Amino acid sequence: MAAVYSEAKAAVEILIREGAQLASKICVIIPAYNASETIGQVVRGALKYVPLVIVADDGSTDHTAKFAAEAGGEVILIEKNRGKGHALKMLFQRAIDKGYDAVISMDADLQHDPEKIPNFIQIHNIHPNDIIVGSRMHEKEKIPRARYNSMHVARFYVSLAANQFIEDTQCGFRLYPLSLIKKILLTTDRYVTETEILMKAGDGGGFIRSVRIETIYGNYNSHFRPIMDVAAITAYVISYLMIKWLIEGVCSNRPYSYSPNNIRDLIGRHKIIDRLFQAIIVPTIFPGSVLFLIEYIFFSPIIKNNFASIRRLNSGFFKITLATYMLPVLVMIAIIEKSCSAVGVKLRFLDRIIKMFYPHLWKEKEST
Ligand SMILES: Nc1nc2c(ncn2[C@@H]2O[C@H](COP(=O)(O)OP(=O)(O)OP(=O)(O)O)[C@@H](O)[C@H]2O)c(=O)[nH]1
Ligand SMILES: [Mg+2]
Repeated sequence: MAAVYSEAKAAVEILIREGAQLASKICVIIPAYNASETIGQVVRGALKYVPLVIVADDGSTDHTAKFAAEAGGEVILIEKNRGKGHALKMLFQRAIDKGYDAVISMDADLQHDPEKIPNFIQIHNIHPNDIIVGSRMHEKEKIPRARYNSMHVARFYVSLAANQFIEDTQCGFRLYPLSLIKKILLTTDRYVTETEILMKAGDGGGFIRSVRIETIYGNYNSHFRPIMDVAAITAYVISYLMIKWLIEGVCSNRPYSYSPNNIRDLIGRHKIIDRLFQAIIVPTIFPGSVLFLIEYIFFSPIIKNNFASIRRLNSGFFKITLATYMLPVLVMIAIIEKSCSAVGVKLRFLDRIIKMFYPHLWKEKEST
């Protein structure tokens, strides 16, 4: 199987190098912020496989734009820093305006190897309507422990929202069909947008595939704020799930709840109302998940196949309620472990608890 795959990959690489017409017009998009040390190399690497690389320079104070242009990239200049999500939205629009069918998004800091682009294109040629996401979860030991743990918990909830198991929900190396992007209203910004896309695409009936990529953690400049950005992603995911389960709980056979006119997007259109909504709804997840559990068990004779997306899993609502109640426990254990390690005592409860309470709820899907 592996041999067949590498032969197919080599064939696609030759086709691309020879400039053969592929089924879709694909370009690479790169949201970049103060990445002058690495951007040139990423752009040059990507241009080996696609005819166009668009870089959004997001108010950088270094030479990101200059080096991107010198390497052959087309540059969108954003005057003031507005974050990765905003840059991605501008990049999608530019690619749509230029008539592209799909884009491959890459980070600017060399954490994504351009040599993997053919793998994405090869899968896209077989599944042109699906999002393809790079996965690093098979290389646990290469990922900083705290980051791996938060990725593991995030994928439990994001997968529930997206109605399918997604191996790595936080990787920015992805292929997006633009026909699918056009159907989604993006209301978030910074690092939340990539999670928003997966949830809405999956919850709108789209399919998300995974492709294994190399895990690269070097000495690069990270702009990710572990507390603020994780909190923003968590608040959005919870607020999304609460609305999804509110709808599914009272509807028969309704596993997909996303449409740009649904209540979550109506709230999301207004920034201040959305922030207020998230602040109010996040604490309600505790009583809310118990109420959903009761609704799941007792309303099913009246509302046939309510919570349709959850009934397809080998879980029921109980595992989800339990996982939710474990969230504050996780935070406490993380604080205890950190305090102990400061005085030289190494504890390792957290990894096991996360594995136990945030399991794979889907068995059938594996990455390529
Ligand atoms: N346009 C824009 N892009 C950004 C911004 N912050 C980050 N990026 C892009 O997003 C990519 C990922 O950001 P990082 O800060 O490296 O975050 P990460 O890769 O998730 O986290 P690490 O694993 O810690 O590096 C960067 O390489 C940039 O391409 C921003 O404010 N504006
Ligand atoms: Mg990075």
